[in-house]
Amino acid sequence: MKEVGGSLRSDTEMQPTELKEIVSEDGTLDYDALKQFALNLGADDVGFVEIDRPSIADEKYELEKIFPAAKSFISIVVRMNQEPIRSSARSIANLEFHHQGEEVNSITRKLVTKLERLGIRALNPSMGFPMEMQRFPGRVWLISHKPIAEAAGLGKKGIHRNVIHPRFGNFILLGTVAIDARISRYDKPIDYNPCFECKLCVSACPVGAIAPTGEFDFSACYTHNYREFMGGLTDWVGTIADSRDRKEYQAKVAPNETASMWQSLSFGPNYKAAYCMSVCPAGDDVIGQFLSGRKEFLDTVLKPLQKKEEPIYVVPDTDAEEYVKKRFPHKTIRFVNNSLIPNTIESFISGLRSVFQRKRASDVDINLHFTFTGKEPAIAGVQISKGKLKVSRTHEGKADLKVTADSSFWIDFLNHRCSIPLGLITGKLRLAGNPVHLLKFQKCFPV
Ligand code: B12
Ligand code: SF4
Repeated sequence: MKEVGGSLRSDTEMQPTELKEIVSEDGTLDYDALKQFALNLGADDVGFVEIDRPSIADEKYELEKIFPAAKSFISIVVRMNQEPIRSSARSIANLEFHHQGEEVNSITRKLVTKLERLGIRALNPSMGFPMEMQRFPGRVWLISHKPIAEAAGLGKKGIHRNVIHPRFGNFILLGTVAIDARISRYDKPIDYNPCFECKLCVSACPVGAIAPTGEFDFSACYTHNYREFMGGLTDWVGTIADSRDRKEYQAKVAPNETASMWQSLSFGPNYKAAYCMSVCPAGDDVIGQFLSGRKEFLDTVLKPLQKKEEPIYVVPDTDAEEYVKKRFPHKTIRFVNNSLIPNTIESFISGLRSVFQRKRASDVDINLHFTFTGKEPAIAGVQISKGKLKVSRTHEGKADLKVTADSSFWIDFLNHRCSIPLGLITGKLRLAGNPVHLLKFQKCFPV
């Protein structure tokens, strides 16, 4: 059996590792025994990272808020079945996602249970949900599993931003356990990227979220793929509230969309796409089918997803709307509201890159200095040039427009509860420079 980023589960039955073998006298956990133990619980690959590794500094920062005793991460990979994920029948793919997602949570939970029996404090943030929804629409997840898995030598992010395991490809889900003990050895990242830049993920994505250069349109993916998750559901509830009667509601939401929402609420939220993952041929165990016949691979794996007639959820006047019209005219555009509207100045600043419209910004060249006053004082600089965005926590260079706003007013404005003229009249908004630059700014971010 081949070794990749650590030991892999053997195909043959293994003897359960004795728990006592894991902890040495000085309290350090034995690398091999712990790894074997996690594999025996059902993980398909396992890696370890020390909490102080610079590449995961963001994760250390987040984790220390809830578990300051943490010293190491255990990162696990669980394989998914390829054929169901590739199916154009979304119910089949979602069954696989949900089943293996639960498997990840079950394995990390069992790890925590066993480690606790050894007197080791351990914590298992969820594979996906539940997340910290009071932070919505900010970073609702506690731990980013991807950078930890990369640091633990379990794979690298491909162009589509999913982690590709050298052997299992991107058909994996990730889990993490944080522990308050050191491990006798830690894993290193693999020294190559299994992504060979075939860009099939770029062609498959129905909303153009993946750029051939690797940029990712978070809001396009989130709006469509997550239509029946937190943001889409919030928007749907708004549609119900805004409708005068059944007739008006049904003019906006088709019966099959309501039924689909029921299914997500009852059986777990259903993803609308994940086509980037379906078509990815990378990984030793996956690539054979692609290499043995590229045309057949495209005909049987990529094209059914491209040809599928289905509703595609987009925010009006976004790159995604343009993309669907041009590339997938046989799919039905369904307009929905942006569900990533910030509710704090912090989420406005940190979320800008997630909603940035790269193509709409291709002819925009501006430097804006924001100063927020009142409840949430802050400053931010936003520079847009040739489709690229730079957000800073300082005012850099010469501003084309200085925007000084009361923080509560600005949040109300973003949420369509008040207007620019009202802000100017009441003095809650002051502009120094050409106001046209504010319109250019708005063009680059969906509202
Ligand atoms: C948020 C999230 C999403 C978001 C953003 C995806 C993304 N690229 O980050 C959305 C809703 C779009 C999404 C979609 C999907 N996801 Co997801 N998702 C997550 C989650 C909760 C966190 C991801 C993360 O750490 N992002 C931050 C950094 C590390 O990722 P990045 O790509 O380098 O960063 C980009 C964006 O995230 C964004 N960003 C970074 N920080 C922040 C902060 C905020 C507040 C915002 C709004 C945005 C943002 O900007 C970056 C540049 O574009 C993890 C679970 C977890 N707790 O880790 C699963 C996870 C990444 N998702 C997963 C899966 C399977 C999917 C889907 C295939 C879902 C599906 N079944 O349809 C798609 C694939 C989309 C894609 N090509 O990336 C798996 C990936 C497994 C793998 N092989 O790598 C994970 C790891 C879940 C798991 N436990 O296995 N997901
Ligand atoms: S589909 Fe091709 S380009 Fe996209 S991540 Fe996989 S190997 Fe890389």
